[in-house]
Amino acid sequence: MAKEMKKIMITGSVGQIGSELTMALREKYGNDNVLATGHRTQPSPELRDSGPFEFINVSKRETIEEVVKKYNIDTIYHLSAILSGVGEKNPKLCWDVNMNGTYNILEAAIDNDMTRIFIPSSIAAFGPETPLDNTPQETILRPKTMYGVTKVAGELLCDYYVKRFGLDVRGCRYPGIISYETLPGGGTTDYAVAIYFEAVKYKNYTCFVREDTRLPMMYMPDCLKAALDLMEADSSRLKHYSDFNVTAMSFSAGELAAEIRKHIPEFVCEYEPDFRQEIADSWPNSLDDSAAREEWGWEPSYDLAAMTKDMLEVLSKRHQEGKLDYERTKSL
Ligand code: AKB
Repeated sequence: MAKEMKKIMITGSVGQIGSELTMALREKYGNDNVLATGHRTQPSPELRDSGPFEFINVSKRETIEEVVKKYNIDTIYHLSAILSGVGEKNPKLCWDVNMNGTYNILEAAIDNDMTRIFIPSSIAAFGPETPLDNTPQETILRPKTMYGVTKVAGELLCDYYVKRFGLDVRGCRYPGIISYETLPGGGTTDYAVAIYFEAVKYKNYTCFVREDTRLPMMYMPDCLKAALDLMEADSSRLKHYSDFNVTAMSFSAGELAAEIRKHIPEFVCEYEPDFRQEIADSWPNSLDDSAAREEWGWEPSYDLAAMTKDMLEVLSKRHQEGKLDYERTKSL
C-alpha cells in the first residue's frame, strides 16, 4: 500500500530558517504538500510561487485552525518566534508570540490528531549559571532574557504534551545560524551573518559584541539537516524529545573576522558592544551534543573554514552581479 503523503505546515516561513526549510521540505515531500505560512511580511516570489502560502497569527488560535483544516495538515514545523534582541526590546510581544504561539500549535496538533510536530529551542535556554564550555544536555536552565524564558518554558510544555497526551513533538536547541538567503531578524547571533555581507559589500564591519565573544554556531545546510533528520528519526531510539543540544562549531567574533580576512585581506572589523553583549555573555561557548549524535545520528558537515569559503563565494558572486540585496542597519 502506498505510504500516505504528509501534509506539512510551516510557521515563520518568511524568516531566516523558515524560508530555506520550506524549500527543503517542498523538495523532499512535494510542493503541494508543504503549506508555508507567515504573519505580515510578504513571501519571496520563490516561496509564493512554489507552493501554497497563507497568512496566520500564531497567537490567535482560530487563524491556525482555519488553515490546518483547509489543508488537512498532519505535521507542523513551528518556526515563528521573536528572537533574543527584539525580545528584550519588547518582552510582552516575545511572550505572546513565543508562548501563546507554541501553546496554540500544540493544542491544534492534539485537536486535529497530528502525527508529528517540530518546535525548535535555542542556546538561549541557558544562562550565566550554566557551565560555559561543552555545556551538557542535562544542565541548569536559568536564562535571563524573555526569549530564553519562553524557550525553556516551551521545552517543558512540549515534553508535557509528549508525556501527558502522547503527542510526537521534537526539537533541538539551535545555536546561532549563519546563512545567505534570508537575514535573521533581531537575534544576538546576527553579527555572525551581517559580518559576511558587510565584508563583501563594504570591506568593514562594526560588530556589536566584543572580539573575544565565543558562541556555538551552525551553517544553514546543517540546520536544515538537523530538522529533517530529527523529524525522520526512529521514535523508539529517542530518550529526549524537544531539547536536543546540537552544534557544529564554536568561534569568537575575532576568529570569525580572521577567517574572513584569509579571503578578503583588506577587511577591517571594529567592535562596539551594545546591550546584546550581556545576552551573548550569558550563553555557552560550546555545546555537548552527544545525545543527538547517539539518539538520531546527528553529524554536522561544515566547520568555520568550509562555511566561510561557501558564504563568501555566494555573496561575492551576487555582489559582482549587482544582486547583493543588503543595507547596513542601525542598532535594534
Ligand atoms: C538569537 O540570537 O536570538 C537566536 C538564537 C541563538 O536563538 N539566533
